[in-house]
Amino acid sequence: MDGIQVNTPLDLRGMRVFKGLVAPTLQSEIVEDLRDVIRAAPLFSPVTPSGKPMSVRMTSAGRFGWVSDRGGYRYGAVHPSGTPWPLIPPRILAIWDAVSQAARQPECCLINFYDEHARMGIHQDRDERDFSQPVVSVSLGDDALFRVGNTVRGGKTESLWLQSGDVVVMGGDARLLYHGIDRVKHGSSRLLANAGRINLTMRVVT
Ligand code: MD3
Ligand code: FE
Repeated sequence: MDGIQVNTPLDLRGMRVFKGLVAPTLQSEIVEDLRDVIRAAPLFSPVTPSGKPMSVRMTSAGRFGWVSDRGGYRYGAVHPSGTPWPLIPPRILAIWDAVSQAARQPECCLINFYDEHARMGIHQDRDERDFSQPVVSVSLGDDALFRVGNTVRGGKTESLWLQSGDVVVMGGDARLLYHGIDRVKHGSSRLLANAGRINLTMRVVT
């Protein structure tokens, strides 16, 4: 596929890290696709079930989107405004097809937006039904310090800077690793006019 370069990945605790998989031109095209998604399903600021605001803003594309509010964390068929989520743009699906080795197609593309102060605490992704299906992450914009731990809380962690165009595949035993984003290096990329970072995660939900 044009703009997708599948090189030998780095192995980080079973996660496969494809540095620079998405070429700059394709990154810009995907940002344009995301403008349409965000027009239909605006970014919102989730709160945790305990009512704490999350620093990341988010929205989704696909049959399901991930929402968090006083009612809990869950996948739902509609944006908080009540409208269905937009389709996952084909250029994003092409990345899943290039690296996931999965038989199924993603049912959710979660879109996280990080400004210079946003972070994501260490957590597991376990709201999906089928952990045999991988999660594929695409980083766009500013560099971010990603941290990965173990399949149980605590223990040693390892960190890695994720840059625009990097793709990470969490499959097999890596699917339930604890992970988070410690910080974003503001203005380190020119991809987004007003800086910041976008992370896409594609998931099979059902
Ligand atoms: C490892 N996002 O949306 S992507 C998330 O950069 C999330 O926005 C981070 O964690 C971000 O849930 C990290 C890399 C990632 C995503 C999902 C994983 C790593 C993962 C699921 C299992 C193991
Ligand atoms: Fe996660």
